[in-house]
Amino acid sequence: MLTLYEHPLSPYAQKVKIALREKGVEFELETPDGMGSGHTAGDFIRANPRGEVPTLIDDNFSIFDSTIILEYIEDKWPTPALLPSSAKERARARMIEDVCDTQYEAINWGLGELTWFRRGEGELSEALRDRAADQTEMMQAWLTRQLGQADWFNGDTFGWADLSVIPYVAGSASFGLGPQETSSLGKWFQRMRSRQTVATTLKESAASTSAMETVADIIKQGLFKREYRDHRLEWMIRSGGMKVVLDGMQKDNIRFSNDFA
Ligand SMILES: N[C@@H](CCC(=O)N[C@@H](CS)C(=O)NCC(=O)O)C(=O)O
Repeated sequence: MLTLYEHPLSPYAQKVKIALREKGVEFELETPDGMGSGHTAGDFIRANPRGEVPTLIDDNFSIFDSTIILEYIEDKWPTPALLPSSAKERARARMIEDVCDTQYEAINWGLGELTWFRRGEGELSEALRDRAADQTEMMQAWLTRQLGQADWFNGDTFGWADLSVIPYVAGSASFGLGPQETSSLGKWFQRMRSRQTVATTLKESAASTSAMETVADIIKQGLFKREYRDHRLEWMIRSGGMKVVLDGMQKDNIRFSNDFA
């Protein structure tokens, strides 16, 4: 049996769900107790000492990190192939994935911190939002250049690169920063949304957004410790949110990555 620990809003988990659905592989979904609070425990933390989703369990074998999970899925269920066949196209798909998982993800994560967790209210929040909007525009312009005249980021057909971009473009759209409908990226977005595996995954994400309306209060009660690490922490600092980081440390409602116990 295949179990995927996930959260519907996690873009990394969305990549994995789309891949499994494209391959027609059956899996069970589980959201770890205390997800995002910094207090996950039990089987989940034993499977992934980072305490992050997605984590895939295949018959007692656990795999973490969405890219490594995608590689495992492609190795174990090679058909239909999600990576293109030529070495250059494969490298290009992986570069697009890496940019989206790091630089693009950080922008949406930052918008989530401002919108859902109400960090840096007032002028600081406005300045960070403006910065995020500019960065989104630049990122989408870069993606548009990668797409060129093609229908798919992966080449002739849908694949790895497309499922790696969609969580982030959909994330931007949820903050009112989606691509223009008539642009090539906007048309790709529409093609992607009409694909069953993508539509199902985005529907699950949209259904869990309403739960985010209460999280700011939970933060205030000190029950949630958000993970600030890698590109996310860097985004907050370089975009002008050092105060948010310091406030979070002082109020003890942010955390950095786990020690490996
Ligand atoms: N590099 C990892 C990143 C995974 C990750 O950051 N997941 C987030 C959710 S989007 C998480 O589980 N964070 C733990 C937390 O919020 O406590 C991957 O590609 O899977």
